[in-house]
Amino acid sequence: MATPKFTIEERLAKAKAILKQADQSQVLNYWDQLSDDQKKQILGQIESVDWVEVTRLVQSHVLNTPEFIAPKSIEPAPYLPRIPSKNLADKYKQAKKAGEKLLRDGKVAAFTVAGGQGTRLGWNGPKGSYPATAIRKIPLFCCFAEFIRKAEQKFGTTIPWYIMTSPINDAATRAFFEEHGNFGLRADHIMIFPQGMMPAFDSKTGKALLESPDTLAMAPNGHGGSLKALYTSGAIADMKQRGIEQISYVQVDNPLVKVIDPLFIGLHAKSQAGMSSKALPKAYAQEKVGVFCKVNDKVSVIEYSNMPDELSEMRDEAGELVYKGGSIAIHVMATDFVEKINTQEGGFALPYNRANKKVAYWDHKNNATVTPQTANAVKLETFVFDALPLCQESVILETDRIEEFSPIKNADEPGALDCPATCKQGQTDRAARWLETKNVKIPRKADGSVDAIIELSHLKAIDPEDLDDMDLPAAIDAGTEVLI
Ligand code: UD2
Repeated sequence: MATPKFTIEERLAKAKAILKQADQSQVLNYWDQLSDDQKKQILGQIESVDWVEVTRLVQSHVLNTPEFIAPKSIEPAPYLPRIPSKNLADKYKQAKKAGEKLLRDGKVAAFTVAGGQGTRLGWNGPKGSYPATAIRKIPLFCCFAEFIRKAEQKFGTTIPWYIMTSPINDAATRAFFEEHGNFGLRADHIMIFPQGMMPAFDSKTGKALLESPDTLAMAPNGHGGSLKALYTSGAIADMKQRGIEQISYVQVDNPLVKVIDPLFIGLHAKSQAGMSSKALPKAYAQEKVGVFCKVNDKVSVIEYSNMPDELSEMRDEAGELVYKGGSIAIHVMATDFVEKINTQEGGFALPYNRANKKVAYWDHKNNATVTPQTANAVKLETFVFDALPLCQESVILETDRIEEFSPIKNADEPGALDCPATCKQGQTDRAARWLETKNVKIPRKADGSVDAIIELSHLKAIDPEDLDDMDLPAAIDAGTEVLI
């Protein structure tokens, strides 16, 4: 970070030396043409990067593609079923009670990672500002805020909400919260903080790219960066001061996610787990999700692209996929675990992953920023699930698509998946499932799909049991839009 006690000349000398050692001196190619403010801008960026780490990563991940070495000892990681069998019923009951107690005692925080760039959706603004719900079109952030408000009311508690942004969308996210009165939550119960960034590198030369003469092309360092940012931002210290013991981690793109799930929190806490996960059974062998495995006896997620085909395709006698548990990035982590991995001897580092991307760069000849048509650069990211093998205990609980997974990742177009249209359907399907458990008659088409659009506000229900006290219609009319 910028250290104002040094003069620009002193900072320049230091930056030059570090960049020379990293073989990245081109970063300062335009120094003599920059204004004082521009000089400060690029020095600030240079000082935010660990160039020793960069030197190593350029060799291993940019100029070379790291080879995935399939582990010798690998087996599928078992997960707890979504609906408990008879012999698990009591365990689930006790766990839910324990989760509810943690909530009542104010020991649980909500955490949303919202630092991604959301390029696939093509939305001009933080992903959390996207109008997501089926009828009211409330933004994703509002959807989570309503969940938190309902949970606070239901458990008579306070649930502080931590939101990780990136330097690219931090100011816009803060402004969005302010503009919307923090969606009815108290400002002092919300903490917004940015994650770290990494330079993008020319894939042929390994040189850090400039987007303009005074600006390095930089990108968020992956959702794995959340584990570091939670600590360096002071969020963990803030949590400890508030007595928070468990952090409920969700991604910004999934309006169906249970921001707070007492059963999951309780199962995790009662097992004294460091970090736990929800798993979604894969719909088919080659589905593009990370897979829960046990590697050398530790729960791990292996990215689909690294899974050997024979394992992805392997089936048991009943014809079921053996490696079935897909990772959908829903976790609970103990505050102590996050603190421990940040303070342990030798420091905390997750492995980096390479992604080939199109990155706009400064074209010296034409004096302009150029957006390439094909991938020209390497971005480096860490993944949050790579922290799983660092914990002693880790619980995996099954969920299903209807209940909890309908993300908005892509723009609407014919045949698109994980887009606003499929999400609208997903919200309707879950509302219908919950209402049917309370004997509300749901109109269905011949193929079984719901013949209506239903939005069930989180302010009313975050679990089917919340519908018990409500005045529900006896039936939903076919072809209607219904907001409950
Ligand atoms: C991720 C998972 C995938 C599956 C899926 C579920 C990886 C590599 N893939 O895919 O296995 O679980 O999610 O939805 O994890 N984010 C940040 N900072 C970053 C990068 C991402 O905060 O630097 C956030 C982003 O705002 C979003 C979430 O992480 O909330 C997921 O990011 P993504 O859209 O890049 O993940 P995706 O869909 O490739």
